Amino acid sequence: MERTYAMIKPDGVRRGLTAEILSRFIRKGYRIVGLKQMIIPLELAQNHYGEHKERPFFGELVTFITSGPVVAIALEGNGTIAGLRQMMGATNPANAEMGTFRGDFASSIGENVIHGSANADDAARELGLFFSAAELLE
Ligand code: FUP
Repeated sequence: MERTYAMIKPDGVRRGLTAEILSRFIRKGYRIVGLKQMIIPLELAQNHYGEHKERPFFGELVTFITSGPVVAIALEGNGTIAGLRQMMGATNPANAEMGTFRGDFASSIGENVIHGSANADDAARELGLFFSAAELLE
């Protein structure tokens, strides 16, 4: 069993994709062990995207991710870290396969519908940033 962090970004929420995305996780057989809709405070957004601090798109990234509600999701299941990344598709939707969230629902690299932890270290770090222990199911 493995846990990972997924997040429906503000464009996904605005476009009404929340139920579709949650439904795909559930149909895939993943267990949702944490779930909340929230507007990300600026400091949390900067912390979450800390690895991109020096990149030219950092400011836009933080502005976008705090521009409206996101849905924070803790997923549990077999191989959820790699499985979530597969379900998301490539970062640039132009390269994302059909059948993935980004392939099906996104057309811009800046607004690409969903975030998912890239590896086990990021999963632990991001779950800790977005959820307290009390907010996660056993
Ligand atoms: P991913 O893990 O697929 O979400 O991709 P990254 O961690 O590399 O990038 C995080 C976010 O930064 C992307 F979702 C969108 C944004 N980004 C850009 O806007 N431009 C880029 O060239 C790369 C990433």
